[in-house]
Parts: sequence; C-alpha cells; structure tokens
Amino acid sequence: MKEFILASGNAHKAQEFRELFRGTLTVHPAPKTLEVEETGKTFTENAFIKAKAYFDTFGVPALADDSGLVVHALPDLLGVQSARFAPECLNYADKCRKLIELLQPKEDRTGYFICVLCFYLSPEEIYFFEGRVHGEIGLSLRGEHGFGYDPIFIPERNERDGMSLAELPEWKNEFSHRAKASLAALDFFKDSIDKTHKKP
Ligand code: ITT
Repeated sequence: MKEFILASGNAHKAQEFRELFRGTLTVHPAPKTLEVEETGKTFTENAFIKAKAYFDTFGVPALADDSGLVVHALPDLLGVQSARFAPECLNYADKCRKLIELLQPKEDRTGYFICVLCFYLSPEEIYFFEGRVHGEIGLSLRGEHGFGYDPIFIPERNERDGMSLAELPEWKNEFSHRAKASLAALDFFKDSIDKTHKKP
C-alpha cells in the first residue's frame, strides 16, 4: 500500500484524510510540523512548496493540501490567502463574521472551496489533484462540525435547505473540494493499490 507523510500542521485536514483514505492510502503524521512559507501565487504552487519541504526534510513520500475559499465579490481577499484573511481576528468564528460583514453590501455571495493535493513521491514523480465545491456565503454561522469557513459556506446541493458545511459532515466527506481531489487521487493510484493487495 502507498504510504505518505502528511505535510500539514492542520489537524482538521489530517482527520478528514483519515476518513477519506480509510483502507486505501496510508497517511502518517509527519515526525514534526514544519513552518513552511507559502510564497506561491497559486494553490498548486503552494501545495508543491509544502510537499517538497517535507520530502526534503524527512526523505519519504509526502502529501500536501493547499486549499481555500474563493469569494467572487471579494477577489483580492481569501483565495490562496484564506488562512491569512483578517489577521486581526483571533479565531475562525471571528473571521467568518468579518466575511459576512464585508459581503453585506454585495449582491453576489457565491464562491467555492478549492483543494489542490500534491503527492511528492520523489523529485521525478510528483502528482497533483484538484477538487472544488461551489456554493454561497450564508448570513450567519451555522453548525458545529468541520473547521475554518465551514459554518458560513452553504454548498450547492439538490436539497435546497440552506445548511452549511459545518452542519453536513457526512455530505462534506463525500462531496467536498477535499473529497473530490482525494477521489481523483485514489482513482489514479488504484492500480498500484490493487496490485499490492493481490497475493502473489
Ligand atoms: P497547512 O498549510 O499546514 O496544511 P493551513 O490551515 O495553513 O494548514 P492552507 O494554507 O491550505 O492550510 O489554508 C487553508 C485555509 O482555507 C484555512 O484558513 C482553512 O481554514 C480554509 N479551509 C481549507 N479547507 C477548508 C475546509 O474544508 N473547510 C473550511 N475551511 C477550509
């Protein structure tokens, strides 16, 4: 089975990957969390920078996730800067409230979460997978699950009930940006996983 260390200091991502890759890919915690400066202009560049830093330090295959929230009406905020949005806010609940406030005068509340995964097996073998989930920013915080901007993100679903990602943990596990990127990765690695599962 393919094994990777997780090039991330975000415990919520680690928990989601445990669910997403259960029984398929093995993702171990890294021996230590590295402070990696995310200097890239795109999610792909930042995922690469993080995965490479962990591979170079620990010498084993690494998986990095760069993700964020893109809000169409606020193109210069969030995006690759999502973790650094509103630094004056002490926690994500406050960041969410700040975002709601900034969107008050805007008509367009739509946006999407994006996740880019970088699997850095060696300098010669590096793979990227992307997933997105579209939706809109709600008018208040809802739900106790998930993390980050989940309480204000209302995903587009067939059921138009206005629930946030923080109220939909099972749905998130199947249809989120991270779930879609992970499924694409699993599909790609499937052949080698199937082979290692077969008895000689
Ligand atoms: P690592 O770089 O160590 O993995 P990080 O939290 O800094 O951890 P990013 O640089 O990828 O991760 O920043 C992602 C930001 O987008 C961060 O502020 C998250 O809260 C937010 N985000 C990403 N995925 C999310 C999700 O599934 N639900 C809610 N917010 C999310």
